[in-house]
Amino acid sequence: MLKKINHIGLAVKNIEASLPFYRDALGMVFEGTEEVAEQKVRVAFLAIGESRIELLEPTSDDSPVAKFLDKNGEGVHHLAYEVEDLEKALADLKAQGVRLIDELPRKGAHGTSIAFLHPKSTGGVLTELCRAESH
Ligand code: CMX
Repeated sequence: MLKKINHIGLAVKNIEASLPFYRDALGMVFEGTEEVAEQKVRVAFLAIGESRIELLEPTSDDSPVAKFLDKNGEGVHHLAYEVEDLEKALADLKAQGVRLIDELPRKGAHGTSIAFLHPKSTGGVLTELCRAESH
C-alpha cells in the first residue's frame, strides 16, 4: 500500500528563523514555501536525496499548528507516507479498524491530496497519507 516516506512535518514558530539551520547548516535544498490556507499553515519544503522535511508555520492563532506549538513547542508534527491510491488506502485501513481523521482526501501542499489517520490508532504519531501529484 505504501510507496515511501514522502516527508516528515516539523512544527516551527517561524519558517525564516528555522531555515538557516536546515538550509545553510545542514545543506538541505530549499524548494520554496507555500500557503495551505484551508489548514491555516504556511509550509516550506527542504530536500535531501529522496527525502524531504516540511516546516509548518501557523498563519493564525487558531491554526492547528499554533495549538500544537502551544502544547508541545517546536518539534516533529507528523509523518507522511506516499500511496498510489489514496481512496483505496483509506478504505482498506478503515476496514481494518484504523481510526481516520479524514474519511475523504483533502488538499495538501504542491497539489497533493492528503488524509490524516488518528493518532489513537497510530501509537501517538500523527500520520498523513498522500498522493504525490494531481492526476
Ligand atoms: N501529533 C500527535 N497527536 C496529535 C497531533 C500531532 N501533531 N495533532 C493532533 N493530535 C491529536 C489531538 O491531541 C487529538 O487527540 P485527542 O482526540 O486525544 O484529544 C487528536 O489528535 C485529534 O486532534 P484534533 O485537533 O482534535 O482534531 P482535528 O480533526 O480538529 O484536527 C489535524 C486534526 C491532525 C488535522 C490537525 O490537528 C492538524 O494538525 N492540522 C494541520 C495539518 C497539517 O499539517 N497540514 C499541512 C499539510 C500540508 C501537506 O503535508 O501537504
